[in-house]
Amino acid sequence: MQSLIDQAARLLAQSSRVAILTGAGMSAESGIPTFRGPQGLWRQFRPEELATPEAFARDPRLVWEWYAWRQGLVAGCHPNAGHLALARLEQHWPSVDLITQNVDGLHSRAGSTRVTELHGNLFQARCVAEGTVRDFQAGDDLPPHCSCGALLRPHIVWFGESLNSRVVEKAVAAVEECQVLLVVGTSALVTPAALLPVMARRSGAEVLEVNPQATAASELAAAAIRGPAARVLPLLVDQALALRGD
Ligand code: BJW
Repeated sequence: MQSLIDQAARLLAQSSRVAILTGAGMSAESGIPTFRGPQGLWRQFRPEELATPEAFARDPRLVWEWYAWRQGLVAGCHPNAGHLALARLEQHWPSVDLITQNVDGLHSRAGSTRVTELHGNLFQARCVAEGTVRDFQAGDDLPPHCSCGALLRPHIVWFGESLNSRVVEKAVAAVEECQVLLVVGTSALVTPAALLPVMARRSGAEVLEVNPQATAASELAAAAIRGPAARVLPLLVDQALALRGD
């Protein structure tokens, strides 16, 4: 693994424009379950019953109870050494754009500032009538309502829903302009996020991957480092900073 970290650190050190794509594995060592895999959330819950607009229309209270449970889980978790390493990279690098599929807000809590949240945020809600978004912590009275009387829904992109077009444009611009795309902790199965590594390669960027398992993005990677994010990222970032003389 060390020789792959060396190779990846050299590629990072040579690149002033870096983009990062993260997924659920990024937060696994903070104690937040991933979606797929043996311990994944989807092993316990059926996505079509909880993470679709149809599920919300059928039973908004059930859907909100699931999100209230996840809010509580995430509120008790902290950014791990991987999140902190990526925030350190941004502080010392000319340009780092962080694109995340995660809705847990841990990158911002770790100190990253240029974060694009592709799938929304667990701690925000949206009025189904007005479309307005607000910070939101679920209480006992579920489902919650807007002051206009309409239902509030989690500000999360569910299956079959389109992502916000401005958010997607920002992510696409970041991967098309970067010299290195670092892909961390995603199975790279869910589109359109899964297409970002393909776009980066087509635009001439090198792709680096950090994930204990091979994924759909692995074949694009110049270096696929098979290890957990909280262990690999601090080593990778420290080495890249040292090579740049920071
Ligand atoms: C570690 C680690 C450690 C472990 N360190 N790594 C058929 C019907 C309907 C739709 C579709 C369809 N076919 C295709 C679609 C499109 C669909 C899609 O891609 N589906 C696929 C499943 C096939 N996409 C959409 O619907 C998107 N919208 C869209 O495309 O609009 C246009 C359209 C409309 C209608 C029809 C077709 C197109 C929206 C996608 C929204 C995704 N939402 C979710 C759930 C949100 C709900 C919630 O959070 O409550 O977002 S799905 C879920 O997957 C979540 C994640 O952000 C997303 C990605 O998962 P991720 O992050 O990759 O996690 P995992 O668990 O898959 O992988 C974890 C990885 O970590 C693994 O590789 C581990 O090895 C690794 N790991 N520990 C580093 N310590």
